[in-house]
This record gives sequence, C-alpha cells and structure tokens, in this order.
Amino acid sequence: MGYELPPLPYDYTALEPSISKNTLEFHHDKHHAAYVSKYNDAVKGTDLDSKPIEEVIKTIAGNPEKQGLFNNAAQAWNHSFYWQCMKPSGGGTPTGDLAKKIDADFGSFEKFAAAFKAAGATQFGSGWAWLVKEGDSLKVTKTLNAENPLTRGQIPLLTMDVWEHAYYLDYQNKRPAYIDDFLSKLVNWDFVAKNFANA
Ligand code: MN3
Repeated sequence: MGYELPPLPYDYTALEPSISKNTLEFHHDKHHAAYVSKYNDAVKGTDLDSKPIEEVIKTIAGNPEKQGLFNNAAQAWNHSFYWQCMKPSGGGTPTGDLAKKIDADFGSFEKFAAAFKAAGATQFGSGWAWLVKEGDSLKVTKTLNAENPLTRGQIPLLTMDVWEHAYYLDYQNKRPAYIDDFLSKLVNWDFVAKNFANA
C-alpha cells in the first residue's frame, strides 16, 4: 500500500525563530522524504506491503535481516508524528485530564519537564525523547536512532527529534537550548491530549 509523505501541518516559516525555514525544508523535504521513499522502495512487492506501517514496524523490530527496512519505516513514522507534536506559539503546559495524569505520575509538570529534557539531552548520538503511555502509567523514555516505543508495547503521546539534523542549523551544538525551546515554545499539547484520550 505504500506510505505517503504527509505535508508539514504548518508553513515552513511557522516555527521561526525556534526552528528555521531552512531546517524544516531540509528536515521534511530531504530527510523525512528520503526515509519515506526508501521505505516504499524496500517494502514494494513484499508480503509486508499490505500492512499499515505501524504493523510493519512492530512485525520486523529486532529482526537483523530487516534492520534497513525497519530504520526507514520507523523514521518515516517518527517524523510524521514529530511534526504534529509542534505548532506555532505552542509550548507551555497541558490542561485537563492530561495535566492531571502528568501531575499524578510525575509529581508535577516541572518534574515531567525535567525528565523529558534529561532524556533528550542524555540520548547519546542520534535518537528521540518520548512521553508514552505504558499500561496505566505515563513514562518518559528515549530511543536510539530509529527505534520507536510501538515495539515496546508503549503508546507514543509526544516525541522530540534529537538527531543533529533537527537542530544543528539553528542551535549548532547547543542541544539543550533546542530542547528548552521545544518545551516552552513548540509543543502542541492539544495533539498530545488527543493521543492521551485515545490511548
Ligand atoms: Mn529527524
């Protein structure tokens, strides 16, 4: 069935100055597009082609013979999810049931934010920081390279790309500054709350 590259859910300049048009053009139109294209080329004609990409990711996770396909499938999915996790004039704090659950499971929003920042800052090399639901609990986690919580029985609610291509043009080596801006100015809590409500 193939997987389609979704358009960015906002204009290329919409996240400036936190994330520049230059970064979004490279990140979406080159990096994300390449993962999608390589995934489609690799899955075409195989028995996996009839499955939704989430099922492909879960089916081939941990299979060394499918590592290349997994990397492109998971990166295609992760980026589509990541774009929706941000919005212009985002950030701040969640409200409603999600806010209550964050307080209950982390102690406070500030403690959640500290854990999420630490996950992003301490992911050595390339990867992702996540807020996930596992069973009845919310957890902060991080994954290496393309890895994805779907393969661990966790439901992704929020993600932040900490590959250098996500921030290097705007922040150079200052990953913590990108992470601060992500939380304070970019997170689309409405999207996260919707994921929580459906989890
Ligand atoms: Mn990326």
